[in-house]
Amino acid sequence: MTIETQTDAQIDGFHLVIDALKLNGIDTIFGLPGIPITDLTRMAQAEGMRVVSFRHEQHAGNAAAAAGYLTQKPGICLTVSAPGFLNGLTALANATVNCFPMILISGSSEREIVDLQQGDYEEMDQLAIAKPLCKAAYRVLHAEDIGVGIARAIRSALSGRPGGVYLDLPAKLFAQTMNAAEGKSSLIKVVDPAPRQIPAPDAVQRALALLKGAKRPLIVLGKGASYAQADADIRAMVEKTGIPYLPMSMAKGLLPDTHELSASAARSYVLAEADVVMLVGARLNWLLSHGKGKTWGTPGSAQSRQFIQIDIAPTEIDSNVPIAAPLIGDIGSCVSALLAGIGSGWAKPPADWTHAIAERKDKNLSKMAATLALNPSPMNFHSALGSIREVIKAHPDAMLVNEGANTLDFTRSIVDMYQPRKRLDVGTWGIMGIGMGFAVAAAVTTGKPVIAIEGDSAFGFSGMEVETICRYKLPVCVVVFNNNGVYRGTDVNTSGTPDVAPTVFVKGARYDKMMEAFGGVGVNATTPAELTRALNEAIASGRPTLINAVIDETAGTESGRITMLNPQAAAKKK
Ligand SMILES: Cc1ncc(C[n+]2csc(CCOP(=O)(O)OP(=O)(O)O)c2C)c(N)n1
Ligand SMILES: [Mg+2]
Repeated sequence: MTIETQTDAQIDGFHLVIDALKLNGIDTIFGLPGIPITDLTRMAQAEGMRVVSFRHEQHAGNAAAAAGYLTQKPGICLTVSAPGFLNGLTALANATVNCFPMILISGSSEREIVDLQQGDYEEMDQLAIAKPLCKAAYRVLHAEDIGVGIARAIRSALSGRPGGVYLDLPAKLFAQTMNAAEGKSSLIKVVDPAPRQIPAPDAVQRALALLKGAKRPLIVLGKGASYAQADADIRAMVEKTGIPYLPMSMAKGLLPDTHELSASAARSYVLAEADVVMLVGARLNWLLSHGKGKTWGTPGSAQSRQFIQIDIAPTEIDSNVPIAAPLIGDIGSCVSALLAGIGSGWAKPPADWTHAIAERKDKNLSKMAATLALNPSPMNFHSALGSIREVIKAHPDAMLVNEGANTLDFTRSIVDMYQPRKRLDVGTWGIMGIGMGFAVAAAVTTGKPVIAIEGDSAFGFSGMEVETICRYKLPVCVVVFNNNGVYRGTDVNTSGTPDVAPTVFVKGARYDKMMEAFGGVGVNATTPAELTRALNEAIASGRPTLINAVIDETAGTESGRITMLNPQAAAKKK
């Protein structure tokens, strides 16, 4: 090859996108092909990226979000224009609400036609629609800007509070060509995409002083704390101070749930009684009753309770109640600054506080043990989860995905987690539909066995992705808690029309057959022993498996633990 032909070599938009992603260490795309991105998926695969093709964009988007949470790299979801873009948008918004870094990349139609609303194929002003639903949204019109566009998307997704980013790539961009050498040098390898943010020394001292004076201190760990991957320091902070802690749902396992300082089994007691609460990557949203009201003790006690809040976003502070000691920075830097101040001579919290917690824990845990030991027929949530609890104990590195109402609430309280970032669930919104997307991401990014515990309604939102799980031969075992409906299978239609009630499904459905349809293993389990056997076989074989766990249709309660959020129930309370 002569020097002239080398310098004449051209590169197109497709390859610039792929090279820009690879340059930044992104090796996986979750997506669904079609105009104008079909060739992009083929070329990305040819260039050595893992391209995981889904059956619906929402699940590709959820997979990208979960991958972002687990790896601290933005997960990529790739979709076609208008309808595919819209299908991915729920996942993008959910990722943003949960502070998971992801980038939704959608192909789009011709700008000139879209802007004049002349009726293009899949015409839609996607950038404008995405903007209010994510942290940032960008569009790239010229091949030479692809490097900048992807760099900006990565920085926006990862820096500060992580979240979702939209990147609009019009069809015309992919076929644009430019000089290959210039193209290569237009790409940006992002340096330090999530810069550490060191907390101010006086803020650290303020937090330490408050903590030191506490009589009944409590630490609340949120999923921000597990995202931070500061596991050893967080554990050291809890253990050196001896302060009891509560893990929020996805922070379970950051310290093993069996840790003596875990106050999970005395949750209502510690929330009502604590005098100083340190929030670590946990927001005072509805999941913590906004930091006020009955959950937090009798009226008036709020004045005597003070909060320390570690968060990367200064605007999170005072969102619901006054925060006495805000500590702004990344969680790793904040916790290590606190640790330095804690030193080795820290006085443990007063014994009457820790004893009172231990007493309640013991009582609640033995109550639970008694319930778990029962073996009713049909199986109920407790007996089924008693079996799963033991399987997870024996396989603490397995990933657990969880959604549903009763299925979610009971699993969260019964199944102990032992390692950080092993639990993925419905998060801040309590959204249904994350199940199979999260399960695929968990399998693809960790290579560990995945157990997805799904309400039968919850499973329905993403059930078609069992084909995806079979196609990629992923070690995913789905357990459908089949109680014939949303919350329960017992509602009746009192109107006299032949339809069943809105919360009720086909009775005795066999979800296991869905997995068999695509070559996976299907098991119908009616006892805890059958469930245990099937789970162990699934983990040992690594084969895609779906266990239809038949649960007593009368066992659940309306909306699980959040019955009171239903308008009727809320109105009655007033
Ligand atoms: C996207 C979305 N749609 C609807 C809901 C309302 N919702 C909350 S839980 C739930 C399903 C509960 O039933 P199931 O998954 O079978 O769990 P169970 O309580 O029966 O164990 C629904 C539909 C939601 N949270 N998210
Ligand atoms: Mg159900």
